[in-house]
Amino acid sequence: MKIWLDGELVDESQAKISVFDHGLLYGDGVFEGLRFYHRRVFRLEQHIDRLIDSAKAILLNLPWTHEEICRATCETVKANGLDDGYIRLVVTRGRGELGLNPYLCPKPSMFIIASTITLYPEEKYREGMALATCATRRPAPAALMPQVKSLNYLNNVMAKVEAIQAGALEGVMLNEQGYVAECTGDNIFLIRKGVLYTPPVSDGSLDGITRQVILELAPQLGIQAVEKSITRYDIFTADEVFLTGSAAEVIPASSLDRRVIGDGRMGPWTGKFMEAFRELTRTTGAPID
Ligand code: PXG
Repeated sequence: MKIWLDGELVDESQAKISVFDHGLLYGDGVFEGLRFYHRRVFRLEQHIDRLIDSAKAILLNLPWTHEEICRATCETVKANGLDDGYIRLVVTRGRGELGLNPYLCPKPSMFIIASTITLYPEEKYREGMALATCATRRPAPAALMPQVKSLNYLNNVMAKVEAIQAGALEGVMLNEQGYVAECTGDNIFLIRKGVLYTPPVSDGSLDGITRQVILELAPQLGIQAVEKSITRYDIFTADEVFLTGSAAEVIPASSLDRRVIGDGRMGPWTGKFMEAFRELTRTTGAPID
C-alpha cells in the first residue's frame, strides 16, 4: 500500500510519524474521511473545505493549498489502483517538544491513506440497525467545537463502546441539555408524518457532508426537511429513522434501546434516500485522473 506522507508517496512500511508528534501526544490535529466510487472522489471539494476549516479553527496553518490537497488525495487513490474505497486524510500539529504548546511545533504533517472500509454488515442496510442511547454526552461547544473533526475522538470511542456493550451497532449521543446531537460516527434523521427532521448542527453534531447531501435531496424527492432539536421521544415515535455518514452512507435504524422504531423495517422514505444517494455516488464525483 502506498501512503502519501508530507508530499511523497511512500510504501506503508516507510510511512512513519515521530513519537514527539503532537497529533499522537495530545490528539492535536484534524482529519477527514471520504469515499471514492468508480474512480471518482465523492464530494472531494466539500471534504477538503471542511479539513481546511477544521485546521483553521485550531490555528493549524496548512502549508498546502486546497488544490494541492485535492491533487494529493487523487494521486493516493491512483497509486493504490483501487476503483472504490475509503480515504483518510490526517493532519497533525507535527513534531515538537513535550508540553502542550503548539507554537513549539514548527511543521505540521499530513498523511493520506486510500483503503477500504466496511462499517456495518450488509444485511443491516436491508433490515435496519439497532441503536442504543449512550451515557457519554457530546461535549459542549465551549469545551470542544463539534464542527472541528479533530483527532480527539475519545468521546465518540467511549460512546461507541457503550453502544456495543448494550448490544447495538451504533449509539445515539445526547448533548448536555439532553437533546439528540448525532451518533458516534454518523448523523441522524427521522421521518414523521411525511416530514424529514434532523437536529441542527448547533445541537452538537459534526456538520456531516452526507447530511448535507440528504438535505439537498429532500426537495428533489418531494419531502419537507426541518432542522429542529429532537429528543429520544421523537425517535421512539418516528415512522422511520436513518443514519448518514461517509463510511456508513445511508443506513436504516430499526430500534433504539430495544424499542422498535416504526414497524421495525426499512421505511419507504429511507429507501428513496438510499437509492437517490447511491445514484449520486454512481454518477458524480471528482475523477482521480
Ligand atoms: N458525526 C461524526 C461524529 C462523524 O465522525 C459524521 C457525523 C458523518 O459525517 P460525514 O461528513 O462523513 O457525512 C462523522 C463522520 C470511521 C469514519 O472511520 C467515520 C466518519 C466518516 C468516515 C469514516 O469510523 N464519521
